[in-house]
Amino acid sequence: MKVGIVGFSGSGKSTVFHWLTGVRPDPAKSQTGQTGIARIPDPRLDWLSAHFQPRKTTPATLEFLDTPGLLATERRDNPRRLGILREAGGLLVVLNGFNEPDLASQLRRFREELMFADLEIVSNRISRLKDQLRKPRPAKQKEADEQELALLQRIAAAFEASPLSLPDSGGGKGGAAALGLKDDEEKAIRSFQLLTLKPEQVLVHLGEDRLNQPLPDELLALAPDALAAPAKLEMELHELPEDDRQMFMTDLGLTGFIRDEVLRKIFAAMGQIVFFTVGEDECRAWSIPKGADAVTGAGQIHTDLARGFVRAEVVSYEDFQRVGSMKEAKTHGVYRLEGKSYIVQDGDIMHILAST
Ligand SMILES: Nc1nc2c(ncn2[C@@H]2O[C@H](COP(=O)(O)OP(=O)(O)O)[C@@H](O)[C@H]2O)c(=O)[nH]1
Ligand SMILES: [Mg+2]
Repeated sequence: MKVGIVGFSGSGKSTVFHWLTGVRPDPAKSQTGQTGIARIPDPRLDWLSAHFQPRKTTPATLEFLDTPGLLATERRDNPRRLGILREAGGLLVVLNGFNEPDLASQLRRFREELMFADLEIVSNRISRLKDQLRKPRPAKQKEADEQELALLQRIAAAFEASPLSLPDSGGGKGGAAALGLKDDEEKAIRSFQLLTLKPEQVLVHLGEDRLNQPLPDELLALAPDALAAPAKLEMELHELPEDDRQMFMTDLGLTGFIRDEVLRKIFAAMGQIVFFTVGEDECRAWSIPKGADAVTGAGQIHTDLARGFVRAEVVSYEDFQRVGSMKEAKTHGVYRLEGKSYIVQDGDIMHILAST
């Protein structure tokens, strides 16, 4: 899954990108966007790997896209600047917590830009539909257009009412997300790739002076699950020799690095879970959307496995860890055979049986 790193220019996005992926930001790509892969650390995969001693261990990943960011002053260019994010599956919103005091207002301004960009897309489509409806066309097509028009007008009205100020607009997220669209409605507008409908994680990039301070309530009212991390400081500490590092961390009141935990939280916020495949060849964590079925999981491994899917052998990680082997799992009754429509659970160890 691709996660777009967004926020205003200078909020520390490229620093966060470097911190999460280990990929050094390339100035030549700063205007077009740069991608890098982050491996999602998982203690469960570590345990499985120690257990099976496979030749290869492969964690789940997220692909991050560092973007140029928005301009606080020349706002007219922002919808174009946001265009690069349309294909992203989710957004990591980076707020400047090192030299801007008002985090809540930063987030509010950022969300306004997102809504503005979405509104532009929705409004354009509304005009086009209205034009189309004036022309003589088959009744069936007219009906479909009218339905789409009504839905888009509802969305446009929601944007214009600026639901950011309403207390019950999905944690303040606002935009199209605040409407609580039904599944078929969401499907109908999926091709517009509205930014306000994408899963979002807010990350405050902390400066040294804000360490160990709680996030302000006003920000948490807008983004209850906001995370805070001293991304730049962590990278700098990481480069120090062990002894110095310990001393500095103690001085700063830091107990450890939080990058791994932040990655796991972003992963979950993007609506992803993992299932494992295990063996002497490879132990691997696979990423799939929460709520996906076993065939979708099989398809992640190989399209042939989805096509020829017969059954999935499933043991939960916790059960496996407790009993210690597939054989024991069978005798303890925690081994299951599941069909195509089985909803994969986070931490399932799966073996797909397929006919080829
Ligand atoms: N003081 C301070 N400066 C930072 C911190 N993180 C980033 N910066 C600086 O802020 C500027 C913008 O950072 P950058 O990551 O390029 O932001 P971007 O424009 O959002 O990609 C750079 O000069 C960074 O060195 C921080 O934690 N503390
Ligand atoms: Mg940058």
